[in-house]
Amino acid sequence: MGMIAVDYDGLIPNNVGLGQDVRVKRALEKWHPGYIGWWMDMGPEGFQNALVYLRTAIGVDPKGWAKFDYVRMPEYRWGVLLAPQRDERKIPFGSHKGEDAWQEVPGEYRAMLRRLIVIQGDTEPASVEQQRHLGKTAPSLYDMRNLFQVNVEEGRHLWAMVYLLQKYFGADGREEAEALLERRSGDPDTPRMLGAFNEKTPDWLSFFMFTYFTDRDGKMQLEALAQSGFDPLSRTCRFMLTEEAHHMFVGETGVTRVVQRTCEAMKEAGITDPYEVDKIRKLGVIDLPTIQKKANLHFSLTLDLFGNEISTNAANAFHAGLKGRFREDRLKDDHQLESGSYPVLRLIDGQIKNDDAPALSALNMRLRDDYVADCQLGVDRWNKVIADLGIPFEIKLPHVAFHRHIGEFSRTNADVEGKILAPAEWTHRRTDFLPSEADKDFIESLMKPQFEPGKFASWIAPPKVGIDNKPGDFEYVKIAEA
Ligand code: BYC
Repeated sequence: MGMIAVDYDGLIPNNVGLGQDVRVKRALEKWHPGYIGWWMDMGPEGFQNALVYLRTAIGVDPKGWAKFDYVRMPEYRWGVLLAPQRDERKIPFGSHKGEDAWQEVPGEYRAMLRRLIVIQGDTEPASVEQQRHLGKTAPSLYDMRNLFQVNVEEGRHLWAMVYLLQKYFGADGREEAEALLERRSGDPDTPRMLGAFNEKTPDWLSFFMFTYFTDRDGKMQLEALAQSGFDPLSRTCRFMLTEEAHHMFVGETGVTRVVQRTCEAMKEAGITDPYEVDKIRKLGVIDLPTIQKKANLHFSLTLDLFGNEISTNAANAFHAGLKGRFREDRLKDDHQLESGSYPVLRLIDGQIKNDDAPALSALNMRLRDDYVADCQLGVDRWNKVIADLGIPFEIKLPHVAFHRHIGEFSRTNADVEGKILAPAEWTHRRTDFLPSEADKDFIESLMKPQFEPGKFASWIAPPKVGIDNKPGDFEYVKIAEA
């Protein structure tokens, strides 16, 4: 497969032949000022004029699609990029399995498809809104660049979903596209659609945890949508996944560097007990038990994004051929799931137990299980850093029943081991598991900006290599230009 070039001549870079598609081109050009208005209001605060060393897509070939250069964020070339069409692609699962993939919206599934696209679209601007204050406390220019890269690409992911709405859903698609610019993360009157996207991202440890855990939900959901029988959605998601990989890299390496710096500082100070929290905090680093609490928070909030364990919506979307399983194409079964079961963790008579459910109804649970396994891989790598530095501590993913607001376990209070607690005990022990106000204040006290090229805040180690192989003291963001 050769490089599929992107047309950069018009206002909206694209590889979908927008030049010949006057109706959609006009609709997107009409939407564009509202998007820029939203970006100026809700995008990275205080850095809109800074020159940021960003990658921009110049093709959709997985190898070598990016070009790096200094860009002012409002001038970033947000565009519409789809992975190449695969010849004679068939619907890979569900009741239409084996039929030609749809190039137009199948009428009978229009509402379901629109809902999936709108939910996906809604998360993208939400994350930019959640992260808009973080630039001011960046621990280095390297980290600041990564934040802004993630932000502009989430903006592009919004463009990706808006293109589908404008091209394939007529007047109601246009209305949905407008509404995506109107909702606001955390706004009591016009909140974003899913819970985790209305939470705050108040500090950089939260940002790294968010990009590790929540962007990984993005990966799972995009993988499931990339299997879709609606080919334009599949192609859009396939390209989005190549961008998403960097976001998770930012999260995984971000937490690694925090953990590494903590353990190094402990070693230098001769502290081996990770629970000597006061002493460790005096070193200007974040103690491991607090890092664990942040992981507990972000993991549990993200699990809610998988919806109910037993879901008719998920069954219908699969049956219709719209949303598959994680890497459906690599699974070996009939891809229809009309029979068969899947074990689902449920709350039965006050106990957490496995219960077999029809495989079709249990698809959210299955995707969540795949997600948990994927999360564990990076946690193992964090633990290796801790072990290599000789500190007796292991970061653990909490039980899936812990701190839940959606699904089976939202009706109960479980601790991180999955033990059901009485309400009073939960209230009493809550800050053993989740960051307390004092923990939050401590982390906030460390969030001092470090904007000198090559320097890093006290609580985070430098990265192993620079972005685009740049040297350690590279000026990733030219703030003076702002
Ligand atoms: N909050 O049948 P159920 C990303 C609602 S992240 C609020 O279990 P379903 C990114 C649900 O809408 C990936 N409401 O739901 C990451 C339904 O309401 P209605 C985003 C919730 O549909 C970082 C009702 O409860 N993409 O890309 O099986 C940075 C019954 O629920 C929640 C997607 O999620 C919740 N957490 O599963 C930037 C893919 N959960 O419609 C970006 C598209 C459930 O009956 N979405 N409800 O009134 C989906 O596939 C599914 O809609 C969900 C929910 C997985 C979200």
